[in-house]
Amino acid sequence: MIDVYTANTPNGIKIPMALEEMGVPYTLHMVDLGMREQKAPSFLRINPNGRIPAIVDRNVPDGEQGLSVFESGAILLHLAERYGSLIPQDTVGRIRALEYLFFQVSGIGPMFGQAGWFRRHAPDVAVGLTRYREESARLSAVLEGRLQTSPWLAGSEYSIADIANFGWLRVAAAYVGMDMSPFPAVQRWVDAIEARAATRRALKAMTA
Ligand SMILES: N[C@@H](CCC(=O)N[C@@H](CS)C(=O)NCC(=O)O)C(=O)O
Repeated sequence: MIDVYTANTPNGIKIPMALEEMGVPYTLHMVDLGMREQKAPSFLRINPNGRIPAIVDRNVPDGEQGLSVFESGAILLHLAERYGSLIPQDTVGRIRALEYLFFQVSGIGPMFGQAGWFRRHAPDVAVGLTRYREESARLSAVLEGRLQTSPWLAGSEYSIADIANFGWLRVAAAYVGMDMSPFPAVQRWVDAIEARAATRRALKAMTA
């Protein structure tokens, strides 16, 4: 069994989405970010960075508790390797999956996150909002280029790279205020992922 500590956010939905695709059983623990449960000492023992998502994989021995993992990219990679799916086995496909996974955790996540933060909390600070929104659009254009020529980010297979990027692109218009019209291939890809049965199950579980 895997314990998943998460919330209904772009980073938080990644892990239930992956586990639903894999058919691996898990228990959801919804963390109330507004109540700052992610900063509680009991949670910091699982993720010293005090953020969601995090997991405890009780199928992997590590002391008495099982293996705790934080950082969504590390969790997705652990699950793909341990449970043998959502990452291509061939060298080219695997490296493409890793590229777009790292691209998300180092680029899309931080830039979209900051753009959304400035939009919500400091919309008058034009230099901040403009900087992060433009960078978000630039990164989206990279995804657009890839998805114009490939059905999925890793190539022909749906993978952890798609799952990692999906949550942020899904909320780009609503959260970041981004104009999605220059990114039709990204929009088609978002719609295709949203229509997957595993995605629908994960999103339903998160809001139940
Ligand atoms: N790089 C981290 C980012 C995690 C992250 O920023 N999580 C947000 C929710 S999407 C969070 O926990 N925010 C609450 C906080 O910072 O206290 C990952 O990919 O796991």
